Amino acid sequence: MVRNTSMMKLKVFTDQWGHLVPVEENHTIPFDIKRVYYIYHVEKGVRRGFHSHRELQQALICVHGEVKILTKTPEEELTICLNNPSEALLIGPMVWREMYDFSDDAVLLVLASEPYDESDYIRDYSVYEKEAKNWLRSAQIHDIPR
Ligand code: T46
Repeated sequence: MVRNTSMMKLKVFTDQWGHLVPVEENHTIPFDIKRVYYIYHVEKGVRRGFHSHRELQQALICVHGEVKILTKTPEEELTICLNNPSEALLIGPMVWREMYDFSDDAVLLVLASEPYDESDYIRDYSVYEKEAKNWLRSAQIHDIPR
């Protein structure tokens, strides 16, 4: 995994009536959940994201269908295919992400540690690269828990 990212297995309660996955802040997910949003009906060929966050932590869960997530720092990159509603991809600060190859039926649920704040986004890759190199050199203490 790329620095400041990790995959989490979520506990599934299964019985004859189906499956249930509970998600609780500071328990299942290692931060306060201050915002929830979801992305769906993304057309073929569309690529979203193209940014990093300075502070935000997020958990991405593909609750239906499939989507690829490119995670990238100046040092490494990894593409993860999310297609299991009982798995969460945690992405901490200073990780570049792009989301693509959404299946027609994909629903990507995102749990976020902060309210929406455009000033937390770095949308220019060259600005990101410069800030991230400095940040990665000095900021182990900000790594998300594993
Ligand atoms: C991320 C990836 C995984 C809001 O007004 N409030 C919100 O909470 C969000 C997330 C977005 N918006 C507005 C801002 C834009 O006008 O919705 C529009 C689309 O947002 P954006 O282009 O940033 O969407 P993505 O799919 O590129 O990125 C989103 C999140 O913004 C981002 O934090 O990590 O999903």
